Amino acid sequence: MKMILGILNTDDAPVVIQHLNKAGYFVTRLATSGGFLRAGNATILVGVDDEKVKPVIDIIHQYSRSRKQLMPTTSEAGIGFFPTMPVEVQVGGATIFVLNVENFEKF
Ligand code: 2BA
Repeated sequence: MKMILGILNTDDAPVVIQHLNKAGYFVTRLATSGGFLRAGNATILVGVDDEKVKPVIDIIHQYSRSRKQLMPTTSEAGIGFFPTMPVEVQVGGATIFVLNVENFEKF
């Protein structure tokens, strides 16, 4: 068994989860935020048998879009910090980790 951990854009997460549920997968959604942009994102956990890893990743891939996001920046000029031009950063579609599951039980 594997645990698929997917970090998604908050705009994509509802559609991805809807299609995963429709295909019969159980999903847990966590409200998370990126360490770099410090913007909210969504992390999903999907526990599946090994042969289901690819179908799940295919659904996540199908409904996750890559987009550009602006990141506010500051500079130091000896008299303190002041805002400078925001930097454009390419984010996502999705970042996916597949982890081995030692044990799985439901009570
Ligand atoms: P953030 O950490 O807010 O990163 C947002 C985007 O900023 C990243 O998009 C990437 O394009 C850029 N970025 C992040 N760290 C960077 C760095 N040290 N130098 C230059 N550019 C950097 P994605 O790669 O699509 O990542 C989207 C979100 O997925 C990340 O949000 C983070 O929450 C998560 N993530 C991505 N890779 C990860 C990893 N290896 N481990 C843990 N979380 C990860």
